[in-house]
Amino acid sequence: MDIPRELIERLSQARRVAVLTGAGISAESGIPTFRDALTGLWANYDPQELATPEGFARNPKMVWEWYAARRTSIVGVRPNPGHDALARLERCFDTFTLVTQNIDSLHQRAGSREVVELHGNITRVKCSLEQRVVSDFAEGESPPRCPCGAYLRPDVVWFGEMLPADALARAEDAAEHCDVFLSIGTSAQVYPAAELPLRALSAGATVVEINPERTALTRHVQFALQGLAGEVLPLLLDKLTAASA
Ligand code: BV8
Repeated sequence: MDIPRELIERLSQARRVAVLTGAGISAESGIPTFRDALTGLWANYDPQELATPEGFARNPKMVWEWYAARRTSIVGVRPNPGHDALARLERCFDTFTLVTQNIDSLHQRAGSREVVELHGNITRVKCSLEQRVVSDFAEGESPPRCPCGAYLRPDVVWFGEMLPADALARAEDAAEHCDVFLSIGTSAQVYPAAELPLRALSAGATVVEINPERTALTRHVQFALQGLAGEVLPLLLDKLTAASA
């Protein structure tokens, strides 16, 4: 994989960079991407069935246990060179806004300081009635209950639910005011996140995609780097550092 010289030049002149990451950047850490996250008991269920308020209302125990299993599966997982490179790239620009669809905290654990979580975080739990985050709860019943009596649920955004307004506003603002937008490890199918690179394009930004496969976004971008995030991002960082040396 080679990084086009023109892209390195564009990045060297950029002052504001925005990034959108998806499940693909955590794949090399061993976290299955969203659509193949359905292993074992859940192999026969559509994630868009389970990751919904209706799915939780229909079968709170199964949905709670699916998330509990996913939470357990990320306990020993480590950020990979893709996460690490993004944490270092953050320091190369005046403003660098990292927006993620992921709920695994790996960007924060890699040292990224400003992470906009569009879809919440699997390590947090909230009351399904009061919507407030609850830190300590007694395991035992599945799902456990809030002191108010309602079920607790993962603090993630399900299909059909609104995204956190402040996170979405920050992400849209970054997309509309950046010089370069990087779309990394996302199939660009889930909205409104998938709209962000298109907003950047209409605002005149250079849009770059990093993904081993083509996606719905590929035909719109100026640079499509077909490779793994854990390999392409460290290479991009090295070339950018060399160019500004
Ligand atoms: C909303 C948290 C308002 C939970 C998630 C029709 C048109 C437009 C919108 C809609 C529509 N019909 C319905 C909607 C709305 C819906 C939607 O977009 N549906 C899609 C499927 C069409 N969106 C919503 O409901 C959103 N809310 O719109 O509110 C509203 C309200 C009511 C009614 C309508 C609208 C909420 C969406 C958030 C859902 N929650 N996650 C959980 O995780 O359990 S989404 C979840 O799936 C992820 O967070 C992520 O966003 C998405 C998966 O996408 P990716 O991250 O891209 O992962 P994926 O596996 O798809 O792809 C991985 C990519 O990585 C691949 O391309 C692969 O090639 C690449 N890759 C693999 N390895 C690597 C790699 N890349 C680089 N390096 C590697 N090593």
